[in-house]
Amino acid sequence: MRKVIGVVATVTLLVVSLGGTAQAFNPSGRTSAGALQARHSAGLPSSLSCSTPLRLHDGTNQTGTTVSVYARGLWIDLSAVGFDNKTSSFTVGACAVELASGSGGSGAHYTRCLSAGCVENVMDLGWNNVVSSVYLH
Ligand SMILES: [Ca+2]
Repeated sequence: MRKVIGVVATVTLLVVSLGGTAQAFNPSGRTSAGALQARHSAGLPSSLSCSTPLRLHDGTNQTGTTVSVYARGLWIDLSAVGFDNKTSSFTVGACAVELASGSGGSGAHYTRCLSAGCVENVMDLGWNNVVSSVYLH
């Protein structure tokens, strides 16, 4: 029996830096590659934004609600996008990642599938719905 939750929400988290660091949260849907490209051409340094995101999924095997994280160089608290303790699978984008059980990189750190391009369809033992913050290198 499959639970239908209507339209699968895709939440995109982008971080734009203008001197300091401000987080822009876009709940309205997927940010297109074109929009991201526009940000790049608008001068967002690639050092702050990964070319392809870390995609976190609520369901196993890359299913369910998805959060895409592009921001590099800082810990992103998933509670900010309503995704605390929800990750059940993920795909690493072009930037290596760290995943932590607590906010701000605190707590235990995930130990496998952290390099660019890795696809984790089922979380390691004890890690289902545990990740609370992520970091893109
Ligand atoms: Ca989940």
